[in-house]
Amino acid sequence: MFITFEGIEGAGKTTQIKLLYEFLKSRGNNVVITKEPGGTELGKRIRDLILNPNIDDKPIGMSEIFMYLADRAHHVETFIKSYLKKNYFVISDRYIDSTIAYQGYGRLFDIQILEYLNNIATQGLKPDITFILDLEVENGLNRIKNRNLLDRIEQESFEFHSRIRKGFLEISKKENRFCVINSNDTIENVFEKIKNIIVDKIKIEM
Ligand code: Z5A
Repeated sequence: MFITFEGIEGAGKTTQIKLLYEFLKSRGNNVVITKEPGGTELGKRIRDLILNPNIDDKPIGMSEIFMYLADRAHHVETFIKSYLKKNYFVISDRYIDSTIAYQGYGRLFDIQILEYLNNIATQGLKPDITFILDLEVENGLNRIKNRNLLDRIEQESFEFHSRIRKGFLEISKKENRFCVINSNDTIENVFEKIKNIIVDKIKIEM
């Protein structure tokens, strides 16, 4: 089972992924957590190249796309597929839908071309379930404002982040795998909703 979490900055993905990991583990499942960009050793280097705000020669939009795709191609082939073959639950913090939301809705690259490139990078591998954690942009940015060093994308404008939120909500209507969760709630309440959907979808013994 391949589960992905998506959403704007500060949506609570990392927090909820840890809770889901503990929940699935406590029921005796094999589970692994990963993320994009940076789920592999090579990916960690790519992540630094994309997000480090202190690099003088910052990637242009097109370079950024191909770096996310390179990270993803390597991640799918060397990590995700091998754990899925071993019957693990693979939980990824971001995947294909981030490219559509950030590079498509955010940076205004052609969405059909991005979908095509995503398909090549992943060899068509789609998640079984994708949680989109949704909340107002103000609230998300407020949650992360005390971080010492905001990365290059976190430093983007309010309008940029608003387009991304809208993008995720539009994407969510396109396929049945999406579950939009209102994450403007307590950590416990958000997790309760996620847990109920997982239990229902995959019929875990409670
Ligand atoms: N990106 C892209 O452009 N294209 C792509 O194809 C891909 C990615 C794959 C990755 O950065 C960046 O790359 C990302 C998109 C872009 N943009 N940026 N920046 P990342 O993975 O480092 O950043 P992130 O995914 O946005 O992580 P985040 O900012 O840490 O958000 P989060 O994981 O969703 O939230 P969190 O760490 O769980 O929580 C944030 C804070 O809120 C923390 O203090 C929590 O304790 C708190 N929190 C969490 N839940 C709650 C609730 N319910 N109430 C109150 N407070 C809460």
